[in-house]
Amino acid sequence: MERRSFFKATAAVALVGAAVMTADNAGAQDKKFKITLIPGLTTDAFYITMRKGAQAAADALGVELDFQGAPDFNPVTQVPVLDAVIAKKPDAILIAPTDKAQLVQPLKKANDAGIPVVTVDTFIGTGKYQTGSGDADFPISYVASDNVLGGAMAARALAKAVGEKGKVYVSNVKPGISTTDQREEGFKSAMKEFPGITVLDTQFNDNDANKAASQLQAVYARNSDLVGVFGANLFSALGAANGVQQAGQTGNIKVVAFDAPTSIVDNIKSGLVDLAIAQHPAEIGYYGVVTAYAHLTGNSVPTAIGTGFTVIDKANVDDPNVAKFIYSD
Ligand code: T6T
Repeated sequence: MERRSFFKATAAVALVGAAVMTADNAGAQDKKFKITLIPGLTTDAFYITMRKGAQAAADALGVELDFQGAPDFNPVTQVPVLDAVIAKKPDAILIAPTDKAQLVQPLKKANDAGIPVVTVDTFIGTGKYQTGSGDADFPISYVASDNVLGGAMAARALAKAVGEKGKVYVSNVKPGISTTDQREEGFKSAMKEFPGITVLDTQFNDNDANKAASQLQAVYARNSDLVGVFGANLFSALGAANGVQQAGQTGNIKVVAFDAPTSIVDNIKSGLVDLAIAQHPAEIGYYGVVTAYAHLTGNSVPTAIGTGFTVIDKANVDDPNVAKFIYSD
């Protein structure tokens, strides 16, 4: 599709009431914009899938997309990548900040250098941008799943799987990450609907699936009546599921996973994992690029764009309308 007509069509659907083409900004569209996407880490199927969606939008809009990230989910390794990207002066930065506080000042440097920032997946500060208050409201938009809702969905699914009674816990990454903090918050608050369920202390695994597997076994050793676990992201879920298998408790300890890489889908098919809440990372990448492009061409953009979920279980995993949300490796 020709570039401008694509923009008009997309703007009409995605940026309702916000995108107004003017004579002043029409010329800006002839420039080939450079947008850099900085993921939480480069090797995670979630961000690999996000990159594909971002590339699809970039191709449609004639944008040059660069993908620059760190090998692990850690502000210590992400900030130097960000600094190097700022030095190259792209037209806009899309970033999944690995800590909601620690990335504020590093990202402010981008904003001060005149590079608009869109946060994708995770946010900084409170995630409420362009409010005129606080030191972290400068990003132009936040494009992501509703992670509180996702956590609540996980709680209700796990409660059903365990017959609304017994002990469960959250396998999580580390405090300070907006997404996984919100999933835990949503999970715990929805679990209050089930008085027969006790939520044990959260186990933090630093995004290390092996650590999550050992923690599952340790929690089970202390609580032989453990009935379920919520893995709050890809590595937490994968590790918790492996821990259940290693403990010989497949089917007895129910596993609800956030994220849907092929490994988790295999575990759904084998019965080790009950269901996965798939995010739509390609959508996040796609609308991240569209948002930056709209801003760069002089249009106003929504300060938050919410993307959806698809719940994958044994009954629907082979349906092509569901299977298309399994992440790319
Ligand atoms: O769950 C995703 C992402 O949403 C989160 O912010 C970090 O972990 C993942 O990338 C999965 O590993």
